[in-house]
Amino acid sequence: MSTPLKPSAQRVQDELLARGYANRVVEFADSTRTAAEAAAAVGCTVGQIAKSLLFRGHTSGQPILIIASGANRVHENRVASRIGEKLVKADADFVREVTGFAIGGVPPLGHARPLTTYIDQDLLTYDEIWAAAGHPHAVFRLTPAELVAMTGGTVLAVT
Ligand code: 5CA
Repeated sequence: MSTPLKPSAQRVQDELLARGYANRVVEFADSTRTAAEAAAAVGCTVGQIAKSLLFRGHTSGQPILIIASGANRVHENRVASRIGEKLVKADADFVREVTGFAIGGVPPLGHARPLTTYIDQDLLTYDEIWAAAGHPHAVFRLTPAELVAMTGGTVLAVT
């Protein structure tokens, strides 16, 4: 039998199941807190890690989730002009408040409230990718098409 998931990772597994997705949350003994650590634990390239970056819209004040390839540094000014609003980086408290999860484990779905979401187009070049699953040692494998479906996100260039 496999060990039970940490409660915050189990919440992501429950959300996946409730929404009809068969993806399985996996917990590693090693940290998956950063994209590099997650790639090392999983045995994939860092580009295949879907990292969740939270911002606040400068005028709207609304949370904006950008899910980027671990290989990319998000160019905030270019993204801002593409989405029509300046971006302010979220702090740890804002991340916890709007997602319900701590930095290093923020999953693409199952948030405390619905989040406007954008997806890095480079993630769509991979057959499979990995995303955080609620805890800094938990991830799950998914396809880029599943990521788009789960989040209802808009695909765009982030670099
Ligand atoms: N579990 C891994 C791989 S899926 C993960 O969650 N990586 S991540 O990149 O999506 O999450 C870490 C991100 O949180 C960093 O890229 C960074 O943008 C952000 N972050 C880290 N520290 C802080 C901080 N103190 N305040 C706000 N954001 C932070």
